[in-house]
Amino acid sequence: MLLKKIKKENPLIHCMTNVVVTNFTANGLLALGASPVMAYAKEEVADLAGIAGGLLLNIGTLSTDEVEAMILAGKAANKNNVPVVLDPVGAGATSFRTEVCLDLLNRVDVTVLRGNAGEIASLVGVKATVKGVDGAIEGDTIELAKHAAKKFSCVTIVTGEMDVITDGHHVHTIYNGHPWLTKVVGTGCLLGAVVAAFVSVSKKDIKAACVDAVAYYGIASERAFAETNEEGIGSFQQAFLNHLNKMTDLDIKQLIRTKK
Ligand code: ATP
Ligand code: TZP
Ligand code: MG
Ligand code: MG
Repeated sequence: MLLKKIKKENPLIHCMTNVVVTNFTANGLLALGASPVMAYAKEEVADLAGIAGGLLLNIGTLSTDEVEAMILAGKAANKNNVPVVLDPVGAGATSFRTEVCLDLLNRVDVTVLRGNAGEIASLVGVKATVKGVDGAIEGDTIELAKHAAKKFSCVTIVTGEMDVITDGHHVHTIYNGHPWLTKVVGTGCLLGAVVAAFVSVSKKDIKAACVDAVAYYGIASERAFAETNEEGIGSFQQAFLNHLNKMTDLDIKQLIRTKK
C-alpha cells in the first residue's frame, strides 16, 4: 500500500540532482504524490536534508562545491534517519565521477544505490563500457548487483531491460518497463527520486519499497507506450507522467512482472 501512503503523507524529497533533469524530476515526484525540493547551498542543505523524508544525491552535472554540499546533506540525513539514494550518473566515464561516488559511499551511509550496469560496474571495479551517461557490461548483472550491495552495504538497483534489486543476499528481478524510457533523458534520474519517495514511507523494508518503486515505474511506461506509440516519444513523456500520477497499489500488485 505504498502509493496510498505516499499520497497521504506527501513526503518531502530533497533532491540534489543534475541540471538536465531538475524539472522532470520535480514533476515526476509531484505526479507520484511526493513533494520535491531542490537545494544545493552549503549553508542550507544540512537543515533541509535533516527534516526531509528522503534525500537524493545524483552526480549528473557535479562540481567540487556540490560534492562538499552533498556530504553535508548526507551526514545530516544519516543523523536524522532520513534514507539516502545515490545515483552515480556517468561513474566510469571519468575518474572524477568514479572517485566522487566512492568518496560519497565511504562518508555517507547510503540506503540505496541506483544506476545502470556500466555505472555500478565501474564502482566495484568490474570492466564496463560507459559512454557519457550510458553504460553496459558483458557479465552477469545479478552477480554485479550482489557484489555492489555487499561491498557498499546498501540495497542496490541495477536498471536496464531487466531491473535487479538486491541487498546482497536476496535478489528480485523486475521485467516491467519499455525501451522508450531510454529515449527520454532523465528517466533513470527520476527513478532515483521515485525510489527515495517509496523508501521514505517504508523504512523498515527498504528492498520491498524498491521493488514496488521499480515495478510502478515500469508499468507506467508500458501504459504510456500503449497510448502513444503512434505519436512518438514526445507524447510518451507526457503520458508517462499521467500514468505515474494515476496508478494504484492494486495496479502494481496485478501487473508486476518478476519473470521474463
Ligand atoms: P542510461 O543512462 O544507460 O539510459 P539510466 O540511468 O537512464 O541509464 P536506465 O537503465 O535507462 O537508467 O533505467 C531507467 C528506466 O528505464 C528503468 O525503469 C528501466 O527499467 C527502464 N529501461 C531501461 N532500458 C530498458 C529496456 N531496454 N526495456 C525496458 N525498460 C528499460
Ligand atoms: N548529462 C549529464 S546528467 C544527464 C546528462 C545527459 C542526464 C542523465 O539522465 P539519465 O536518467 O541517466 O538518462
Ligand atoms: Mg536513460
Ligand atoms: Mg542515469
